[in-house]
Amino acid sequence: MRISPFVYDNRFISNDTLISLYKNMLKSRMIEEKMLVLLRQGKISKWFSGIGQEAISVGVTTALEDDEYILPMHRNLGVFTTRGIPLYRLFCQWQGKASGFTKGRDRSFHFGSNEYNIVGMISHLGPQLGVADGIALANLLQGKKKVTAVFSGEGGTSEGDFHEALNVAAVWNLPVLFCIENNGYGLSTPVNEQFKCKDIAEKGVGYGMESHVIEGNNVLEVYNTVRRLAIEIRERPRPVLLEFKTFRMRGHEEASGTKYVPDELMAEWEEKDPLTNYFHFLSDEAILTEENDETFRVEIKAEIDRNLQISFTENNIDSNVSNELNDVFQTFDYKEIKKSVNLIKLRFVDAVSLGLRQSMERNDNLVIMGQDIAEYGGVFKVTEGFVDQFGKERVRNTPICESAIVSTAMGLSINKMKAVVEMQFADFVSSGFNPIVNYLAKTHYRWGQNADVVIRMPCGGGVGAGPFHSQTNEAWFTKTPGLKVVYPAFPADAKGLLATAIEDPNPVLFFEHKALYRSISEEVPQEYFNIPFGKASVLKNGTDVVIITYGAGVHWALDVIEDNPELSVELIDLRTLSPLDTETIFKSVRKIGKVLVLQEDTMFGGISSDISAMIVENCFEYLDAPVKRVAGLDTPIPFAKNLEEEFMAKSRLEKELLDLLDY
Ligand SMILES: Cc1ncc(C[n+]2csc(CCOP(=O)(O)OP(=O)(O)O)c2C)c(N)n1
Repeated sequence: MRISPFVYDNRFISNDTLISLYKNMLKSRMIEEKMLVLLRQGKISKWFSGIGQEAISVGVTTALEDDEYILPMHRNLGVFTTRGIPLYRLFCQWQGKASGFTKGRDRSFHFGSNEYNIVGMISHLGPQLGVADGIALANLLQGKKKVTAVFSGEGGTSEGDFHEALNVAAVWNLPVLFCIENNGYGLSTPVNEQFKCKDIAEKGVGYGMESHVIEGNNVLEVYNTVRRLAIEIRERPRPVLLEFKTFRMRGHEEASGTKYVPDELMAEWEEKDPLTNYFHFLSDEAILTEENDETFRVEIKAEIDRNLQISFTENNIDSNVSNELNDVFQTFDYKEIKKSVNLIKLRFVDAVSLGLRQSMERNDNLVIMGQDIAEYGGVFKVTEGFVDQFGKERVRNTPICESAIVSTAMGLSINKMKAVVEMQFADFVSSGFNPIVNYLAKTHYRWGQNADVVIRMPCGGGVGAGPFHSQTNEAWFTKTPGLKVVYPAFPADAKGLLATAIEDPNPVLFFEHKALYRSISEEVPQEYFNIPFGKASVLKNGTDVVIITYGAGVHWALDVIEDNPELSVELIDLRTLSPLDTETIFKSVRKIGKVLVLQEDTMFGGISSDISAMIVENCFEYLDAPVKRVAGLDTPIPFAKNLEEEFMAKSRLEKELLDLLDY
């Protein structure tokens, strides 16, 4: 009798389940083997092999309930097949065809499907760990006793996202199983060049998290452990870190080979193949015969061939530019809620606060998250008193984990909730940049999943706060398709636009200028109302020149206009930068012929450059002078008052305006 490297404990598992674990591993293996053939024939693009790691995907998926979310990686085919996704859909996905999951817009396993409660990775690996936190948080808040399982390779655990996601899950007791497949190599990097500790499971200790090392090639150890933990976690929510020891038997992807892997290591793990060892165990136990096995293989082969045929017969994807553009955002059916007649004088900061409070009252599924926003009320006191009214479940203090919190917001959205994230200062969004521009922005286009997330961005200079508390970084986001960018200049606009931002199911970056928070007040409609995106407001009509601006720039322009009453200046406050109200811009330019585009942001690559280019392309024959951009100096923002004044576009505005009028 063959000696197995594994101890298989089947005491509490039915024969049906034992067989189904086998069949699912076999199916995964056979599909992969077929894919390697197709790859060589040029019929599919890249392939990341999970051969030798099937026990983990299959064991975890079998141990969970069908409506529990799993967030797999590039080597987890077994998750998709065990969940019962029809194979032709997977094959179409890999060929970029319409019956796949991304309309040909993303490749391999980079897709999600709420129908199957699977959320695939983005290439950046780490962000999905935080997304799992959000899905799990939504389950908790909705009173659902569900586990969420998320995968990462051991290489991915070096990313900051891993640490942030574990920390958030631990602090919030989120029911997440962090499943780390330690397969020896991250691309070509061996584990000793990836991390210093012996087991990745040790990292759980630092987060106050239970963790286990599991023999990942022993499907029953995987299944038994995950099943036991899942039962516990559903009743007593908490995260658990599981390190599955396994090995990557093929190259990182097929083209890259395995030359750097010592032969002895390959041979050692060949002996531990999860499928053959399990087969021998089942036959030794007389649960499976060679004949059964042969029958399964014939059935699976027929299923693969049948489904491949369907996918090959399907035509290549049919598309056009408007289809592509229309899928960047989820359709938002804006319904106007008119301004009430009751007015109340509010500072900018109070208008934001009241707007946010009213949105919390209207949307039970809205959660706000940010540093120090709970009892402390946020550094600008926007959320003061919110905990008393809405409770700590919905008004959540976060650790300093911008990236994981943005990802968590994404996960909340996948699980049917809404999120507002307060960046303590807009400058710190750089620490959460990746999930915003790569996850939130691209998910609807990729697989039709919206990101119902608003990121509040207290921004801007003029407050003597230096390079890291003064930036106005809207151009980082207006550049990125899939994000809406709002930048109000007045309290009433801030209140109405924030309401719309929260109603809108798409990701919105909502800029709030800190210098306006307590310096600008006006009469604001007291009750809930909204303002449509993409509608600039023409604050002044004039005939000599049009100033196009937003945010603090609007107030600088108003000051200059007041100081020069002899000038006839038209003033446009853009209010939203994406979508941009080009109609209003072009109308004024065509009427007046001289344009100054003013932004607080540094000049190069700012939105004023794009507005200028659009004007030149669309209104050239109406122009009486070159389009003038006035912007911040192309330097970081300095701290000392006189230096900062010199940096700010405000200091140059009047002169540039008068020069333009003289042209
Ligand atoms: C942020 C980021 N950096 C680098 C890469 C390139 N890359 C893709 S997969 C990979 C190795 C991942 O190793 P691991 O997490 O151990 O997973 P495995 O491929 O071994 O299953 C690398 C370096 C990436 N996709 N994303």
